[in-house]
Amino acid sequence: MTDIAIQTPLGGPTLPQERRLVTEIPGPRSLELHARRVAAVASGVSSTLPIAVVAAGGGVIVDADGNSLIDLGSGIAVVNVGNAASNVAAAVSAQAAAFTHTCFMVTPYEGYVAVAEHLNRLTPGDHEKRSALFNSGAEAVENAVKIARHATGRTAIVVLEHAYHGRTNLTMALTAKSMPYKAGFGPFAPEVYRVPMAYPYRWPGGADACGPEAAAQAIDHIRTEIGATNVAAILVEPIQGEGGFIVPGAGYLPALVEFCQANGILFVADEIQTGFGRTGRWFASEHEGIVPDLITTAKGIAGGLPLAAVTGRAELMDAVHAGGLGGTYGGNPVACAAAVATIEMIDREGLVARAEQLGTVLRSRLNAMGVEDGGLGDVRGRGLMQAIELVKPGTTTPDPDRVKAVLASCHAQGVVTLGAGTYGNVIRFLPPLVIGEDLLHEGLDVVADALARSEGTSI
Ligand code: PLZ
Repeated sequence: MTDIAIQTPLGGPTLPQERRLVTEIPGPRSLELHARRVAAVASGVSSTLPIAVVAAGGGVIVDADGNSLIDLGSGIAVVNVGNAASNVAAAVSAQAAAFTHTCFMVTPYEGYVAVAEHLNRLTPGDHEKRSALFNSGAEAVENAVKIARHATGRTAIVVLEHAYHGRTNLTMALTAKSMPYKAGFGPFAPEVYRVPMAYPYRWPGGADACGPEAAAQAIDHIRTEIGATNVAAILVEPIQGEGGFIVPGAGYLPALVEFCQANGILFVADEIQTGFGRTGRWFASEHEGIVPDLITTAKGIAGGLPLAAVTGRAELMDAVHAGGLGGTYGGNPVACAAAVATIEMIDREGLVARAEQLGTVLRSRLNAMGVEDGGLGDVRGRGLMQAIELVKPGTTTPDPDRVKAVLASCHAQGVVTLGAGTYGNVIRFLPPLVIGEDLLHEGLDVVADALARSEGTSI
């Protein structure tokens, strides 16, 4: 088998910001790689759009056939500052040339401390904080649970319907959806309890009643079936990600926070998908004035390098004995250099405000997509984390087949779009915060066209 000779153009912001189709998608070189991949890579690891990426930057991804696709996914909310952002790439190469690893637990270095200082400063609340760094979102969530249990001396963890927190054994237990995340992978970790989520579009009593009613049900469930004094933490995504970009009904999160405070329970915000400017605030908790006791972050933190963190109240974080937290690679110096450059870039370029402004553009485009047949059930989200939920015309019955058709058509037209949702009937939009407004419009034109052309395809 011969390797594909791929000429790698330079990525980053210098890449022409255009949609350019020179072959079908995927093209012949992408198909060659796909054939090698099928023979070499475990099939349990799947890909949304099997092109062979050779470069990416700003709002585009370039493949081995020379196609340039508009990126409305950011590698699942990771490259908020754009792919291969030049200052991130420079920081990475300088750090890689200086030293690549010592293990912070053996011989520490400044980058780790600088990332912790940034996180302590940027996360909600002006109380004293500490941070610990890890490699992936799931690992951060696992450690938040460890810290919460250690600090409270309690074991129960409360999570929500439609939640997503990862794929490791504990985080599978915390995640709601069976297929594909949990099916066949049990048994799962114990002492995890699920309560109702305030899902406005699907709440029987209607969107206005949703927040208070769902909070009352959740609290009742905790009091009667779990026992409030057994609960170490309630773990919440302030806007649910994989579950379908569900913004909790107004009043739901504040009610849970109040209940936590009154009962010695820690409120833990999983900001792994919502963090680092994505929703038009540094962290989505800010939209509701929530100050979590612990916050997990990952994804957007380091411009594409693997890094994650738990940040929280100093007295909780410091409750753990020395040596109780860590890992060989946690807070790797190259990833930390990328994080410092990423955070400085978000600050310098005003990307949080840009996410809010472009979010207004995105919302008006999504609202205008209202298809004649009534298949667009809901438009929701904040900033550059928004989604549409598709239903069978005139009902609230999920329409995952139509989502598949729309996504396939967008992919064929050179626009990287992602699905989501417990019922697989959500299309989510997560463009890089640096995407050009024209490019965003062009991508959304393709989506609007695909959606309109899918009219009447529902049975
Ligand atoms: N918490 C809120 O969104 C990761 C998962 C993609 P890791 N979401 C993308 C997939 O199919 O695996 C995520 C998240 C929230 C935790 C995680 C887990 O983060 O870095 O993937 O472990």
